[in-house]
Amino acid sequence: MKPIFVYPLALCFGTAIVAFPAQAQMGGMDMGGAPAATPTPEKPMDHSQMDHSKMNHEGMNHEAMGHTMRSTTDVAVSMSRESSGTAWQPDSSPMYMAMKMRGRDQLALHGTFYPRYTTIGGNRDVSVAGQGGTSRFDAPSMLMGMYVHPLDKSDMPRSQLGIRAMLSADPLIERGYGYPLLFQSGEVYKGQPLHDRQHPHDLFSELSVTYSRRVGSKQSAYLYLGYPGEPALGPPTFMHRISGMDFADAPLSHHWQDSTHITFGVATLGYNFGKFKLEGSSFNGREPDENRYNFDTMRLNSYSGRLSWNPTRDVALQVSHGFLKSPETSHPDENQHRTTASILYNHSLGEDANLATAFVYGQNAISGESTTHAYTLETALQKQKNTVFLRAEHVQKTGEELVLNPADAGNIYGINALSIGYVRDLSHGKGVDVGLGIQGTFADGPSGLNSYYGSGVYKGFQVFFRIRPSRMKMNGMGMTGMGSMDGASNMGDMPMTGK
Ligand SMILES: [Cu+2]
Repeated sequence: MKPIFVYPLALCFGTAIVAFPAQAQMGGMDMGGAPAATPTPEKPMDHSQMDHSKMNHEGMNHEAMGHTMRSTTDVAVSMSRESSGTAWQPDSSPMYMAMKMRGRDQLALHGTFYPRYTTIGGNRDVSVAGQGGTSRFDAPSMLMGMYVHPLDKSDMPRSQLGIRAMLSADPLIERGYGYPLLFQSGEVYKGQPLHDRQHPHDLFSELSVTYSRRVGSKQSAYLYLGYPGEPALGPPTFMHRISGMDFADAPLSHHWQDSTHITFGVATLGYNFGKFKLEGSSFNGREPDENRYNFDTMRLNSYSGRLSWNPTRDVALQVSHGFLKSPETSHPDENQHRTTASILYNHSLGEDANLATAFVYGQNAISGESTTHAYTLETALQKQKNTVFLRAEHVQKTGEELVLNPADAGNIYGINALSIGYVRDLSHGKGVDVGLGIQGTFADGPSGLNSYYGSGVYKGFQVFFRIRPSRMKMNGMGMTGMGSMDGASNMGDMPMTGK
């Protein structure tokens, strides 16, 4: 084993070894049943008579009531905390998904599809290998299936297998040269680095399996294997965090914060202390190649570690650091250190209203070359059929990343971008939400970029549909209108889509 991935594995094993004896004292005696610490109600409760919106859920143990949908990647965590990879979002986050129980197995489907017209500002020729202009009809997309299979018959399973598959139609719709996005950088097409374009995501963006096991009533350990998958590095990926879900576009900070969400070869060991979680990953540092249909060669040559903390139902925090071995094909001799920190805040504003905000920081350090920083602030305010959303970014990119002339390659440019949009659902809460939206984007950079992009503030806009499964009425532990969902026993084969 190379020392590079011994370190995170040792860290996680160490944590598990320290924590397991504690569980031997707590719950080790009753391996057959539910731990004594979690009382089961004598009678099933009738949730249809309860007004959950007025209840204090902080003190309630919904696990014991048997109806918490579990995260694919962790048997001890509610589905509402699940986002991308093994990253955590706030427990109060709404879930846009269709869900079905098959016996004791849980199947969920989540996805987004944005047919749209988009146009970007600036005077620069943003084509690559002769392909792609500044305006385009297209449709970024993502579809995710999540399957959970408990490995024992208890109402509160001790262990489970979770399988997740994420697909994107980007290779077909966006093509290899991707969509126009002013000041975007990263990855290649026909061997040439993309600039002012977002690369397409891979057809197979994630195929992962996770084994997770409870330790006592609140803690757990898990092993996540993905090919491709997402290592423990960065916040939940933009398209999986509620504050970013109204944007068809990737953030300009993508390759500073969450771009490792498609990694061909990931092994993550994690230990969840309840509100804290510590993870270590060994993974392939190389970003996906330009063939978006294939499975890239697996290498476990890079590593990362992440500490997550959900102090309240509304907050999810993380810090993470990773070493990426030779991430870029165009610079195979360069390695990168990435450091990220994020604050996600989600607050329910009633039965069908929500505020989601994220602040994300990312840093890329290429030894002997450059250290650059990226800041993203996103917020989305949803009330019934209406959502207003905003993303503000400040990102430092090198002339090389922006594919400027060799004389400017070593310069660092601070770029600002602000996107504001509004979506109105034409169909809402009926299983699939279809929203019609409009978004304006304003971007600028230092005057050194004027000779490439022209002067002034660059303005872009888009008109788009936002298509996704409706919000589930059961919002994690803060559920509303639960109807007959009052126990694991009668959940068999019950569709729980939208309203
Ligand atoms: Cu991406």
